[in-house]
Amino acid sequence: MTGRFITLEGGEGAGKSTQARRLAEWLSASGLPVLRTREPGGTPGAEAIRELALFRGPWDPVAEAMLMFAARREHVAKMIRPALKAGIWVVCDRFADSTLAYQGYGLGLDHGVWRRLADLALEGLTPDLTLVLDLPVEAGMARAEARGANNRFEMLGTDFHQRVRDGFLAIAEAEPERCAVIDARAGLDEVWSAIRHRTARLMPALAEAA
Ligand code: Z5A
Repeated sequence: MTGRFITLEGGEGAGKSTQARRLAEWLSASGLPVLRTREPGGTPGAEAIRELALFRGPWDPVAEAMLMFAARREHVAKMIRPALKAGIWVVCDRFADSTLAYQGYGLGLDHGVWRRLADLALEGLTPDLTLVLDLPVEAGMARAEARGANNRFEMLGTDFHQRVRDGFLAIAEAEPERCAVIDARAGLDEVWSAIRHRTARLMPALAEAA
C-alpha cells in the first residue's frame, strides 16, 4: 500500500512547523511509518536551492518560481515519491500551493505559468490532504517577529502578505476535497485538535485515536 501525502500551508507564523512536528509524532505513535520534511528543501540539492531562493535575490518572479519548482522536482523525485511508494506517510511543511500563493498571488506570476511548471515538475503528484493554517497577517507577522527575523519574504509588507493569505484561501475554496482551512488564531492545542480530527478522516484506524 502506498503512503499518504499531507502538506501544511499558510502564511508566516501560522504554526505550520510546530503542527507538522506534532502531526508526524502522532502518526508515528499510531504505528505508521512517517517522513517529515519541508520546502523549499528536504534533500541536499533542494536545500542548496533554498539558500539561493530565500537569501539571495530579489528574483524575477518566473525565475523565483522556477527555483522553487527545481527544488521541488529534486525533493519529489529523490525523497517524496520513493517514500510514498514504500508505504511511508509524508508530512511536508509547504509544497506547490506556496508557489501559487507567494509567487502567483503575492508577486503576480501568471497562474498559467505556475500550472505549466507544476505539470512538468510534479507529473500529477497531488497531496492527499492540505491543511491551510489561516491567520490574520498582523498576527502572523507578530509571531514571526517574536521568533526573530529570517528570510527576505518576512521583510515584505502587509499588502504582500495579505495577497498571499487571500491566495491560500482561494486555493482552498477551489479544492475543498483536498484542502481544509484551519483557524490558526486559536491556541496551539486547539489548532492541533482541529488538525488531528481532519487528518483522521484519511484512515479509519486514526479516527479511533483522534
Ligand atoms: N516560499 C515561497 O515563496 N514559495 C514556495 O514555493 C515555498 C516557499 C515552498 C519559507 O520560509 C519561505 O519561502 C516562506 C515562503 C517562501 N516565507 N515566508 N514568510 P520558512 O519555511 O523558513 O518560513 P515559514 O514557512 O514562513 O515558517 P514560519 O515563519 O516559521 O512559520 P510557521 O512554520 O507557520 O510557524 P511556527 O514556526 O510553527 O511558529 C512561529 C511562532 O509562533 C513560534 O514561536 C510558535 O511557537 C508560535 N506559534 C505557533 N502556533 C501558535 C499558536 N497557535 N498560538 C500562539 N503562538 C503560536
